[in-house]
Amino acid sequence: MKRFVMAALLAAGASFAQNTPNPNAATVWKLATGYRIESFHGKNLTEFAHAVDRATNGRLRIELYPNSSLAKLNDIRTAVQEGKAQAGETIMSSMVKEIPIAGADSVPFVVSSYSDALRLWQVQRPGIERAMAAHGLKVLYAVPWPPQGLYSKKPIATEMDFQNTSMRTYNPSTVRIAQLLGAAPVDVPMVDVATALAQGRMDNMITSSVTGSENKVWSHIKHYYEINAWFPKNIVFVNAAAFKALAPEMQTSVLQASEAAQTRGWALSLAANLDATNDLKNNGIKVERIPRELEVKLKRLGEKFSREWVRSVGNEANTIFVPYYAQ
Ligand code: PCA
Repeated sequence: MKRFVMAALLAAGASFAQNTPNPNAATVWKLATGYRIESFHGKNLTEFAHAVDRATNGRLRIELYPNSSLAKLNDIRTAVQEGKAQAGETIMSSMVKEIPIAGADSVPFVVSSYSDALRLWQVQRPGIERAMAAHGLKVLYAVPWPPQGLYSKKPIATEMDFQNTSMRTYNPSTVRIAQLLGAAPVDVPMVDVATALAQGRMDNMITSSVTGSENKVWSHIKHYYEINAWFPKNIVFVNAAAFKALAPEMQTSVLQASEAAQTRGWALSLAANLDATNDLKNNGIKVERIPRELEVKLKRLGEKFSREWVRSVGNEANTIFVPYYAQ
């Protein structure tokens, strides 16, 4: 009899354990990114996930899905919105269709240093937060890529040198810039740059020292012009409902880890730029300035782009550029 009661009690205990959520069980967030984990953005994400794990005593685990393995770079925002992933990292300017002000950091020649880039982010962030909240998303942090320079197989002396070339693009802004330069835009995701070069699908591109170095572009490209055109940012965000479902102290841990990741990420970006520029030089790429006359032309083209951008975004563009230029 005694044994029967014990067995019944154990069975009841087992079913109780199955039906009641264990308050100590870990919550798992899948974080989708379109970029490599070995890159500085990826290292920063890894450190962010560790910091969250430590701060929550393992109660929130963030699993990273790099290289567009869970969702393609341009689909990551939607994937997080729809709950396919709880969190994501994408390049902010990939969201311009739904969130026009996300394109502010790809307007050429507005920002020319990391400190300008940070000022731009400070004035851009409230609007981005509002717009992302309207899509059920919460912003965690943003980190810039190093300044965007011009890579070319052939030396570039005048704007005529872009005619009949294929320019690799990675977002709507770079497509428009290629068009304004008279080049044919070719969309190539960052992880495919080496292949596209080997296949002869592109002659030039505007991107960072880091992206050129990581893709070892020197077997095909010999010229890199530091035109410092813009500082595009990656943004890391989470599904707002998933965030709200966390206990308040875990929410605080995530926000603190995000702030630390943002600070660390900006420093990593700066350091990665120096290392990557040296790497380009050491592998035989000529790192130089473009001729003065062409620089003036490019700046003028940047102004044209900027006017188009302000017109397409409307009044919200002023909420960013007016305070940015006033400081
Ligand atoms: N690298 C990414 C985005 C900006 C950058 O520097 C790319 O080229 O796709």
